[in-house]
Amino acid sequence: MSRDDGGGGNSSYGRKAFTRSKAHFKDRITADGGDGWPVEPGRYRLVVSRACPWASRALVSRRLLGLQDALSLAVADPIQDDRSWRFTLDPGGRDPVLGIRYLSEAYDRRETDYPGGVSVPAIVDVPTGKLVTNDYQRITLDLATEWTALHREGAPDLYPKERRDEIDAVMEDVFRDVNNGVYRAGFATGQEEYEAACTDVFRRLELLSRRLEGQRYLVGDTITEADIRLFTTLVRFDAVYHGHFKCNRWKLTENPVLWAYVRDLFQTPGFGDTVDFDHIKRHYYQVHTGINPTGIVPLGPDPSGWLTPHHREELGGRPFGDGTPPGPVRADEEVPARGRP
Ligand SMILES: N[C@@H](CCC(=O)N[C@@H](CS)C(=O)NCC(=O)O)C(=O)O
Repeated sequence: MSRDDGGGGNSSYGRKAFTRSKAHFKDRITADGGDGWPVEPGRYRLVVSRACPWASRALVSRRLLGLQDALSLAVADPIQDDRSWRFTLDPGGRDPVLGIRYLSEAYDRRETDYPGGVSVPAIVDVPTGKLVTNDYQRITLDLATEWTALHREGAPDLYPKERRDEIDAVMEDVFRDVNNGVYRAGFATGQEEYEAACTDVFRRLELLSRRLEGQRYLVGDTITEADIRLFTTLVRFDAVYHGHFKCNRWKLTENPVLWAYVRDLFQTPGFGDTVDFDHIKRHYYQVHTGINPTGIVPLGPDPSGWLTPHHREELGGRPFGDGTPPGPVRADEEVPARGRP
């Protein structure tokens, strides 16, 4: 039942270096509907795995922006089978809105004989059941900038115009060395390749740690898209990247700045309440049988530290800018107790 394709439907690893290919379906859902997909409340369904760092970006954005009622959510089983992501967590093994058992069915409706892999995050058009986009780099930017008419009152500006150059530059470094760096280390098939990737991960983390020593967030004094993208990797760091992906020069809990930074975000409404450590650990340790042949899921690390005081508020910062925090999680979207610290 295990799959072992490197954690990216369109990605590959093997004898050559791990490569992450570009998303295949790049249509955008926009305010003016330029690609044929206008922003409309209730029309689309976001399909995620809570295990997946790329999909988790969208989970956080959707919560911060208050899009839960406008953009519904399907959560896939963290363990894929040979047909990839499946809705076995839902009654009858079917997504209750799309009526499908596998995400691949939405891909097939969009394009028959699609040669690439099936990946999350994905946004599906509910009336036709067709996949619209699996472009994980674009999805959250569009939620922030194109879905504004449906944002909640008090929603933050996650991609402020005046700071986009800086946000983009930070995100590029974070993507290359951290978000994707841990995958390059984890799926390396040669010593040199692994060492180079692992070195990049920790070199960048040291730089980020220095940057975050005196400022609460990565860019400016508010939470931006850059923080969301760093968060989704850091929150998985000790649980899976340190052991499973061998990024083990140090644990996040051993870096006082980054550990406080990520706890601060974790405790901010919209971040930690989307995280399911049970899904994260089971997915990585059970699915990647090439690097963990027994499929044994470790018991640790102890997650209780996530809720301890971080003192980052002493640095100032205005988490939501002129806005406000999101309200509580919808009852039907709460992470089960076994996945929470
Ligand atoms: N679509 C992107 C990024 C999204 C991605 O890698 N998602 C993973 C989960 S973390 C996925 O769905 N992989 C497909 C699979 O494991 O079947 C890519 O292929 O690089």
